[in-house]
Amino acid sequence: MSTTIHVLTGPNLDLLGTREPELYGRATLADIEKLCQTTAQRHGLTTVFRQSNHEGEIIEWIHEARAATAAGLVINPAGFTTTSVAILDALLTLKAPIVEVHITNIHAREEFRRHSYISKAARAVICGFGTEGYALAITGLAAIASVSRIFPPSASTVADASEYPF
Ligand code: CA2
Repeated sequence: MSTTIHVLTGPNLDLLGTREPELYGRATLADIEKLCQTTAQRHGLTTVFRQSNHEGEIIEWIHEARAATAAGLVINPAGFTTTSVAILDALLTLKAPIVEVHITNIHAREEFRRHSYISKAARAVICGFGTEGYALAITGLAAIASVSRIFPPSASTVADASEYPF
């Protein structure tokens, strides 16, 4: 398995820092990319960071993460959270742990933002910590990776390692 975490971020998040700062903060996408990079480095990991406004492109990148046997995947599906069975299906093909991130607390917003198709494939969901949520997701994935290096799931004792939290 590689030591790379793939960070995918969805539609309109290229506008971060330029609109609605009261909701999404002042950090730009470039700031978040740097935050992800430095957080990963602290744990001996690297990141591939990508943003797209196109569902199909995000799906291709999930396939790439699978082919590259990524150490983990962080995704803010943005507007695709509540609509995309196709992104869910792609994520379900990944063995690596997935963390779903939202900058805002989607549960404290409009009703239509509260249901996520993506959560079904996620090991963890982080929302409401602002852009810091991306760093928290990477730290969480690093913890999972280091615990499973120390205690590798054994085929004889663990029927299905994916059922265990670490
Ligand atoms: O809180 C989040 O991270 C969201 O995933 C952001 C999505 C929204 O549809 C989700 O319900 C929650 C929206 C992204 C819109 O991004 C903008 C960024 C800056 C300025 C305007 C829009």
